[in-house]
Amino acid sequence: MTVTTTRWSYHDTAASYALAMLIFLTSIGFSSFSQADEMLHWRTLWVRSMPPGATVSAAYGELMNHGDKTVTVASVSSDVSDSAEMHEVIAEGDQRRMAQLTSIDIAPHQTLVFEPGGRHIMLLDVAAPLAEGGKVEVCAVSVAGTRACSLGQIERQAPVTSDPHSTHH
Ligand SMILES: [Cu+2]
Repeated sequence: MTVTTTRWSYHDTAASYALAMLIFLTSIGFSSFSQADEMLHWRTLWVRSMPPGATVSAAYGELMNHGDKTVTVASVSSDVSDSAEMHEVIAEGDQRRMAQLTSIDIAPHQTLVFEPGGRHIMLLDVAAPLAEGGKVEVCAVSVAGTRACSLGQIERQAPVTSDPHSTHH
């Protein structure tokens, strides 16, 4: 049995969660629970720095489903505020507005992209402005309870990568 979490962001919170999940799975006899089958990980992650006085920021990145089943992402969280939401940007005429997404499906072996101008993770009620150079932990949690967490660098602009987002649809 494997309890899935991102290997390179494995830390105390994830470890205690994994232990709790192991105890839970043991208690229900490993039956009818798909959490152990889900393989989610963050391929990239970064968080927008904030100007003084701001209370909201956004996280962007690529969340991969390495498994053979569709994974439904049901919530997101971060370690810099108590409130995080998945948003998409909707064009209405020449206006653009944000709408909250309550869940997002990721098909097997597909990547969910959060990027500036499009779907993003909104961090609300951030107490202290995020300064460039720091890091923020962001977690995505599936309906089945899989938790994928990673540390995102705080950047002013999208970091340049060798695999541009323009290849994604
Ligand atoms: Cu938003």
